[in-house]
Amino acid sequence: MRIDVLTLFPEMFESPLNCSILKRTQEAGLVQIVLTNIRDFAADNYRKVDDKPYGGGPGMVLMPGPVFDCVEHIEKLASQRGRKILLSPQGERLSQAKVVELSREDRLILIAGKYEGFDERIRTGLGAEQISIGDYVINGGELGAMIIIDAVVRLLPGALGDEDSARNDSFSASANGLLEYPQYTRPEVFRGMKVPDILLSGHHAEIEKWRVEQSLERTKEQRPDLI
Ligand code: 4F9
Repeated sequence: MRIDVLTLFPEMFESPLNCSILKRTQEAGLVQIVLTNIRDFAADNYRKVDDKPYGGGPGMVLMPGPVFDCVEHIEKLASQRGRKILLSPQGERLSQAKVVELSREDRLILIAGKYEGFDERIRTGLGAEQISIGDYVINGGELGAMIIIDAVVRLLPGALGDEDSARNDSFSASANGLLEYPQYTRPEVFRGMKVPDILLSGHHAEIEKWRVEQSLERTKEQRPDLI
């Protein structure tokens, strides 16, 4: 898979993309992530990419020209068409189902907008879909793009070790639709708090039953909307 990210702040991605699973999957050639600075496609010597909104109002709006030029440039860098996604609070809310869908694409083109907004023609003219990571405002689409990358890449075949992927299949918060059961590791007693006896019993069927009950209970308590 190839993921292109169009942003005014490519440096924001450096450390998240160079750690852990994202680092390993890129090194293994499972994913190629290419950052492109929209500002490199500004038309003037001041590298201007935003301007005052028509009709008045506060803030600055991302201009369509540099974004279109940037998209047209990166589209030529690889043969796959690419699915264009704008990070925006106005988009469809990201879900694990959406992440699974995106993980099946050959190429994603993620466009991180600007906090104050982007010219409407960027969305309509590019035929881009919008994705939101939740109902709050952040300083720009960059962190949203990173969340999509992180969630998508871990689903690519070979991204996780066998153990992690098996775990992911049956017991992630949103793969089976329930929250995870509580987990414990050593020591058996920590500051007076004991590991539940059942987990030390060695009765695998009973443990499994306990875990399912715990998952259900937690989900009813914390996320009744998931049931
Ligand atoms: C993007 C918020 C995606 C939620 C982009 C300001 C955003 C956002 N999901 N907020 N710019």
